[in-house]
Parts: sequence; C-alpha cells; structure tokens
Amino acid sequence: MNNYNPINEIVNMSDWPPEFVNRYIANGLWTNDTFGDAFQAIVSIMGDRIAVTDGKKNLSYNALNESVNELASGFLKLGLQKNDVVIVQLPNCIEFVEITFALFRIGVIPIFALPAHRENELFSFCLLTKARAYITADVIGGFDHRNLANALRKGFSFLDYVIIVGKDENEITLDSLRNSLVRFPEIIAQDIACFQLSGGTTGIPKLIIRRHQDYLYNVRASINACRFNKETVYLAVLPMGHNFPMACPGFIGTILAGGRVVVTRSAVAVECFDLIEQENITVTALVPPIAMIWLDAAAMLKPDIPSLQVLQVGGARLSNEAAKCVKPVLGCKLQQVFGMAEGLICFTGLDDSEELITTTQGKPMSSADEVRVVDDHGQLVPDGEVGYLLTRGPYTIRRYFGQNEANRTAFTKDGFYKSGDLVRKLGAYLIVEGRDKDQIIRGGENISIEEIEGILIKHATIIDAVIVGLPDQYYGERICAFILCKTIPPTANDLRLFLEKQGLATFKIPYRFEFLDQFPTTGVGKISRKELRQELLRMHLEQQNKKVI
Ligand code: J2J
Repeated sequence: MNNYNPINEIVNMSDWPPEFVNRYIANGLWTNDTFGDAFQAIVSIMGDRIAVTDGKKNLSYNALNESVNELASGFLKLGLQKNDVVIVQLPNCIEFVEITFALFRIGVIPIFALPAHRENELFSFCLLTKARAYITADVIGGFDHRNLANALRKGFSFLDYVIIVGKDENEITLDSLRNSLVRFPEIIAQDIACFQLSGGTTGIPKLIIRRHQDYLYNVRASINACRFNKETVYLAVLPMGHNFPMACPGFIGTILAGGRVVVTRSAVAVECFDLIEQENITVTALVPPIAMIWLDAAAMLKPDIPSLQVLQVGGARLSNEAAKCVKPVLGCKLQQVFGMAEGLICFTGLDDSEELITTTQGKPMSSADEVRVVDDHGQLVPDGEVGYLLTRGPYTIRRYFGQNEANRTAFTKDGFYKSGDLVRKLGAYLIVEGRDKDQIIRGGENISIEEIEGILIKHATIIDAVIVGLPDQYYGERICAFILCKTIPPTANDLRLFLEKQGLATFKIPYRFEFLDQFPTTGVGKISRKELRQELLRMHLEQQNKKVI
C-alpha cells in the first residue's frame, strides 16, 4: 500500500456526465489542448516580448519557455512523476509563473497554498493527497517556511522533497533543478492541471480538481470577457495562487493572451501607484478591503496613473458607495468580479452602464453557465427576489476531492453547486446580498448588513465597516459594527446619530461599535467575518466576567 497514490482514483474519472461532456466539446468550449500547448503556442507568437517583470528582472516569452522546460526536466530528474501532487506556497515572484507552467507541462499537480496557510491547512492537504514535495521560499512575510517544511517532513514519510526558491544551504534549491531537457510525459486535456482551494471562511479549504479542459476554458472565457490581449499589462497584487489573480484571467490569462505580468509582493497603495506609473500597468485585481484603502490613499495622493484602464474588484461584496468612487478617484473603469474557485465567474462588462457596474456583481461569463436562485426548499424564487445561488456549467466542479460529506451537501442531485451565496437576479446580472451564514436575524427581522455597511462608509472618517451579529438571548442576535477609521474615531453616539440622519431604520442601528486599527483577513485578503465574530464573542464574555466579579 506504500506506493498507493490517492490521485489515481480520480485520474480517469470524468467529473461531468457524458451528455454534458459531449455538449461542451460539441459547442467548442472544451478543446483538446492543454496549458502546455496553449503556452507553447503563445511563446511562438510572442518570442522576445517581455512576459513577466519583477523589479528589475524581466523574462521574455522565449526565456520563460526555456526556464519552464529546464525546471520541468529538473522536477522529473529529481523523481517527480505525472500525477504526483506537490504543495506550492510562494510569495508573488517570477518563479511562481515558471513553476506553474513547468508543473502543467509534466502533469505534476500543484496545490496552490496561500502564503498565510500554516500547519493546519498544509497537513490536511498532505493527508488527503500524499503530496510528494513542498515548494516554498525561505521566508515569506517574516515567517520562516523552512520550519513548516520540517514539520511536514516529520509528519509525512511520503513527502520526499522540500524545494526552496532562493538560497539555502540545507535544502534543494529551485535553481539547482534547472536542468538539460529530458522527455516529458504526454499530457491530455482530461488530465488534472492543479488543485484550487475553496475560499470558504470556515474550516480547512477543500481541494478543487481543475483539469486542463475546464480550467483552460475558464481562462479563455475570462480573457474574452475582460478583453485581455498583447497590450495588457497586469499587476499581480493578490497572492498569485488564488483563483482570481491566477485564472480569471489573472496571470495565466495575461500570459496566454500575450500580455505582460508584473508581480509585486506589496499591496501598499503608494508602492502600487508608483509601480502602475513606472510599468504602465493597464489592469489589476483587488479584494474590496484593499480597494477601499487604495481609494482612500488615492483621494489624498492623487496619483498620476493614466495607464490604468481597469480595476477588477472581487472576492467579497464591494459596496455600491465604494464602487461609485472608483472612476472619479482612480480614473479607471471598475470591473466587478463575483467568482469562486469551484467555478462560476461573473464580470460586469467593460461597456456596461455605470449603473450596472456600480450596483451589480456582473453576469456569468459563459453562455453555458446555468444559474438558479432558490428558496430554503430548493424551489426557484421569482426573478428579482433574494435566494440561494445554485450553479452548474463547463468550468464548475461537480464534486470536491476526498470530501464525501461536503460532496453530499454542497451539490444538488442534478449536479448544481450550492455556493452558499444569497443573490438577486437583475436580468442576467447578479447582485450578491450576502452569504447564508453571514445574515443577521434580529428579533425575527432579516437585516441587510450591506445596507448598514454602505451607509457607515459614507461617514467622513470611516474607511471601512463590517457588521456582524452577536448571539443574544433576547433578540436572537444583536447588530455590532467594527469600524476602521482614517483619523480619530467618532463616538458610538455620533455614529448612531449619523445613521439615523441617513434614514436607517432604528432597529438596524448597531447596538455596539468597535474601533479597530485593522481587520483580520483571510489568506487572499478578504475580511474574515468569522474572526471578527469570534473577537466580538471574546470581548463580550470578557465584559460579562468583569460584571460578575
Ligand atoms: C460578493 N461575494 C463574493 C463578490 C466572491 C474571482 C473573484 C473572486 C473569487 C473568489 C474567485 C464576490 N461579491 N464580488 O475565485 O475567480 C465570495 C462568494 C463566493 C466566494 C468564493 C474569482 N466574489 N465572493 O473569491 O473561492 O461568497 O473565490 O462564493 O475564494 O467569495 O471565494 P473564492
């Protein structure tokens, strides 16, 4: 059993029923090529044009291709084989691009861990997949990943290799693997390209099987919707392992469209504004908390960044108020992106009306995407009413890897993925109203946290606001607001008066305000409501204990 590879069980499985496979192929959505083929094709067109930039370092398409081949050969010579799994945990860097395409080329399957993941997440990935290698950097954001590597090695005898990007005396370095060419295994469109991670804010991320055929379609449809082309210069700010900056269209989409990727390890507004100016960035992608900070900084600094045509914002709900500021403050178009690593991606269109761009989260990017909005009993709700989003399509998974329980609960019998998002339809467009678990029900009233947050950020001193519920024996839940301020915070009473003046119903006015210097975030930078809820409970219990004493 020692050589048992759990991946073998899914290698030849088709995740979609045959009638869907046939339809997606017949309609030209799924093609026979792989990421390796698509990359090769663009290399032969772009040649010596720059593909990736990191600081002063540039790699042309030809040079990137050479690196990819050398690394792919090195991984094979080291002993990795097609369908082995490796964990890749890296900061944004050129090597991220090289490694991704090298692994795609030889069918070694990366799990893209985010830099913020620690033992809990990595141990679970190892256990599920029997990962054979851990590819990381020595230190990321002040944290020494060699300690994590040691813990993994101790825990799992099957983890044969630790590969360090950068210099290291004791471990295998990536550079030492750059090797003369060997024969590559044959990779077909049905092979697994990578594991993406579910973005849920509870528990350990689940593994999402992305095959060349569906993931390549995901990238190509995104390129189409976002009009990426040879003139695109994409700034990779969000952690590149996440589905959004990776494949929607992200850095892979930029490369396959013949554009240039500029990577940065800093999301700090001034540093990014400088980079946008120096590198003539045309598009970048952010999560709302970072977008809000950029907007605030830009309002003061008035950066000179005319090259920036589009700011994509997704990953969490951007308030309509913040959405309306993007054009006047940053001088570029806003593109809202509502997506999930499990599949479905919605974009607002580049030519859509301001109204659609600032008040909706876009429409599904593929005509083959199927969307249903249903009530608690799975019955369709009338158009325009809020319900749970179910979706199915040519790049939306039908099951997770190694998650029997989640596979029973997260999908309907007819293969729709239950996203857990509460949405409202406006024609083909979707408006995200929250997540099922983020709703606040106070005294039987469903409270729209979006409405309260949207009003709070209109206050002159507030950068961002998050509403969470505190369990309460009388009301069921009470409304609490966490506030991030530019300057000295207003008092809770000021804010109550402000909300009242803005016309917010009395029962929606928060019972409690907490002022923080920063919000806890998930690995990709979304605000972690789960951690804020825990923090609130902790503060509440502390106060109760004080009262008892
Ligand atoms: C509200 N909630 C949103 C939005 C995602 C592009 C963009 C984002 C992701 C992503 C992604 C939202 N408004 N605009 O993979 O390719 C919440 C929803 C969704 C969950 C998915 C991409 N955009 N969300 O965020 O897998 O709750 O993917 O179900 O990390 O984020 O999270 P994740």
